[in-house]
Amino acid sequence: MKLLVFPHSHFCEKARWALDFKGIPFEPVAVMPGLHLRTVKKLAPKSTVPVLINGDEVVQGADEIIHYLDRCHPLRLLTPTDTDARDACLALEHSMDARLGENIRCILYQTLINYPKFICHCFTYPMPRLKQLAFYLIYPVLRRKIYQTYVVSDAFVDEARRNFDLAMEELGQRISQQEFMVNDQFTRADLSVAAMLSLIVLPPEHPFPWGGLPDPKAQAFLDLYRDHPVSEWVGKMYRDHRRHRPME
Ligand SMILES: N[C@@H](CCC(=O)N[C@@H](CS)C(=O)NCC(=O)O)C(=O)O
Repeated sequence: MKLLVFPHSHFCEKARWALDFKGIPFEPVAVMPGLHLRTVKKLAPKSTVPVLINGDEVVQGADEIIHYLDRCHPLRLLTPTDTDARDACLALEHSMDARLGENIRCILYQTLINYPKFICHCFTYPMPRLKQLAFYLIYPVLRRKIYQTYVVSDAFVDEARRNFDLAMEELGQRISQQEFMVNDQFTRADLSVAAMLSLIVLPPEHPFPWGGLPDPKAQAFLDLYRDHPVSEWVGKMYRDHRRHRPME
């Protein structure tokens, strides 16, 4: 199997983790942002990664990839078989993909796009040097696109911060009473929430070599949540359930 990714993306980490969790060998293929529009749209309806390619089969979206893997590799199921638990998992996953995943992306990109070297590392690790150089050429256009798509405006970022904080509070209450998000075992709900939050916790088991954030404002956002019970829970999910696999 091949997995098309942006190496640093939390949605891609979600799909990678599901594959690793099941012990399925795969080749992560980093796609160049901008050029990915053509590569990905040739294969799937939207332009987003992750995209899983298994022979003739193409699956787009981390959530769909987990459904697909559970169907084809039912060992270590991530989706509960019980209907109520399944519905609860999918509802939480769907909600937190947006409330955590999309908001974090908006908040962090607001300032990190001012650091081309870091953004280049995020998108092009581990591509050859020539592709990394090409990245710098397209960066001014890419930077504008990232701002328009994900950051939008300062007011949008403020709203993202409020929504993110509310989601963290809700999750904090949930895990104060139980070990896992839904029922009493590790499911796709735990994997999804932990993968979305991996961008603020930066757990050592995460396969991407972050090397620290270059921007004080982005770092201050991470620091706000460093000792949050949900961040500690994310660290535990990574320690207990993420099989480490280097990305190269
Ligand atoms: N709901 C999708 C979201 C994936 C997503 O937003 N991917 C971003 C990277 S984090 C992307 O590919 N953006 C490029 C684009 O939209 O063309 C999933 O779960 O996979």
